[in-house]
Amino acid sequence: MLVLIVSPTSKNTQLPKQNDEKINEYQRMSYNVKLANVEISDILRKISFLLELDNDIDNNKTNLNFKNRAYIKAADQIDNLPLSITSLYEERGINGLLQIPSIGKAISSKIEEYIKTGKIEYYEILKSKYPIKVDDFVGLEGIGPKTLRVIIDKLPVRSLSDLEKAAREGKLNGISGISKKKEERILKRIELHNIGKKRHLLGDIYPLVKQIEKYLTNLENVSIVTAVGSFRRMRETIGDIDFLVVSDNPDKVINSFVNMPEVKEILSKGDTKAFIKLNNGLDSDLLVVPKESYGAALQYFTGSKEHGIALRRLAQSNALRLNEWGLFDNKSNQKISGESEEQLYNKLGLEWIPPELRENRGEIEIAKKGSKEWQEKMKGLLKYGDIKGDLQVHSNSTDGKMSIEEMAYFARTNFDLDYIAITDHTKSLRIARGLDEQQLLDQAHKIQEFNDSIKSGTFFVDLNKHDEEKQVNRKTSNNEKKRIKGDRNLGDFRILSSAEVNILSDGSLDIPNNILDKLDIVGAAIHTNFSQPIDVQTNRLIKAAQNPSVDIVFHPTGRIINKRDGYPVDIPKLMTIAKETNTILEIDSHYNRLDLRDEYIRMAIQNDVKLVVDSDAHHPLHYAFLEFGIGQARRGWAGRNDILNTLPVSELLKKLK
Ligand code: DGT
Ligand code: CA
Ligand code: CA
Ligand code: ZN
Repeated sequence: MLVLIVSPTSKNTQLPKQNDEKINEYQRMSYNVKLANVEISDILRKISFLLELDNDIDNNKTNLNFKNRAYIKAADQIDNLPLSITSLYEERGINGLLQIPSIGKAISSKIEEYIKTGKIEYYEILKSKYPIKVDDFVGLEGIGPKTLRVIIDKLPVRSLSDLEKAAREGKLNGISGISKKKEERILKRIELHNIGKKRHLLGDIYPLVKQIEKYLTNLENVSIVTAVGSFRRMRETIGDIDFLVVSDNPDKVINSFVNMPEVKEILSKGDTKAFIKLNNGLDSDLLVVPKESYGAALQYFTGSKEHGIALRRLAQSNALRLNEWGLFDNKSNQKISGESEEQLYNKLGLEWIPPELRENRGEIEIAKKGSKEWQEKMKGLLKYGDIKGDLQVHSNSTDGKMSIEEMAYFARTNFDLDYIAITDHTKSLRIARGLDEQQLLDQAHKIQEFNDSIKSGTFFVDLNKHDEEKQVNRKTSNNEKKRIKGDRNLGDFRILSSAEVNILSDGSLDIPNNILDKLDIVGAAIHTNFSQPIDVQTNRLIKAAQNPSVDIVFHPTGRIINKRDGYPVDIPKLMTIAKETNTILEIDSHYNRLDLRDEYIRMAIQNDVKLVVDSDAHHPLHYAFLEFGIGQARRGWAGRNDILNTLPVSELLKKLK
């Protein structure tokens, strides 16, 4: 008999039921993981930067370069680490740190010092020599420490805005080695940097947006609240967040908005509009409109700007005028639409277009009113909730946080999934304690036993008991209880044996085919050697796709949004090979990957390449990521038919190689 024991040390087993709350909760958690890794890699980069800034003090140049690079390499490794460096240290001490490639004795002891004391003495000493805002300059493309050093020796430049000011005033030109051209280049770089820095990851700000939405909804005199702009379009990064509110008392709404505790600064405030800066650095726009303009304002502020401009042009060519207050007839000056967004599209001769598709990428041309092609497409468009199973799930056999049983339990009871594939890392990814051949076979055997007990009705029984106790404690409503225990057939869940097999430098896998063929489904991914040239990297992926055991290529481009571009890949070629070999490409829903990205999803579909949307969960809360992957898939115009894990498990398995 199998009994699920939710380990008393794991604090997050009690999951909230609302999707948004789930995302909130996961956010807090994964934020902590990320924070620790980023904090440490940041400080290593700063050390490297300061060492170089300090360069004329160290007379041994070669030694210095070596030292610099060592810190950068270590920081890179930590950024790419699939687990929290602090838990790695807690579990395995300094030896755990030493297992990370490129981290030797000196750096590991500095990391240890940081984890223990929150400080690195070596860094403090370096920093005290230079009274600059190091954070401003590290990672700033094109303005390295050498350039900065000559500048700060001559001018009182301490921060990036000081540098920007000096460049604008032409003060850099004239310092040795800085030509007029170079000064212009520096200014351009700073401007680009300022733009790039302003974009936030959708997943990072999602909980806050939902929180503000709720706050506004609860205000008196407010009937509708919608987060619009790029957020409504589910763009992977968000510049600022826009709220649209329907109220007959805009004054009151605006005052409540600018007085929220999250507000750092009021940037502007008018009768129907406000613009604020939030504590996390995100800017936020609010527009309050009367009910009769809601549809037009919704359309306008959802964007994209390009989509909006194309719509206005379309209106003009029909002797109409479109703005945020409504659609007007030019001749009579009468408003012909404004309250309903759907009606507004119809009056423009179009079918309603889902926000994720509003990028002026051909949607307006196809969405002609009554178009059968469009209606079919929209009927088949992937919906939030269409995903039946998750094909990338990690367990604590490697770098996941919970057991297979727990991952299965929460997938079933909280996220309504019908199947999951357990895709632990394989042996060459030593840092994640990847599984070897025997461990994979043992795990597959264990999964078989779990599936048997799911079928015989013994697997989830004890879980239910556990769940009931929780329910009582939380005074859950009857309705909710019914939802948890209700009509869901708990015997109808399947755990698939699988692996996230590591693709080696030459495209071969670290586990032989005769072992992989014993698993239900196999995913393969690149985790190392990112800096090979495009043809080498593409061949690596092609070889993996041509491997008859590989069903899915996970996170195919390896990018981390706002962090790294991923390895270079010839995408069209990959698509052709994927099609030829019947290899599935993954849409990894982790909000910092969203890999494939929207354009590539669309390209895959046009090439008839099959896709799946996975969460890449390392904790049950991460199943909430699926929301972001589905959003990305919709932005790539994906239909249910394009996404194989919308199928029941038996049908999915039939579609594999
Ligand atoms: P973001 O904030 O950079 O992630 O992107 P959006 O799309 O949220 O852009 P934002 O916040 O500047 O403006 C929100 C929407 O307002 C935008 O999607 C479309 C509309 N909008 C803003 N500026 C213009 C404009 O100059 N022309 C038109 N037609 N629409 C605009
Ligand atoms: Ca925006
Ligand atoms: Ca805005
Ligand atoms: Zn991976």
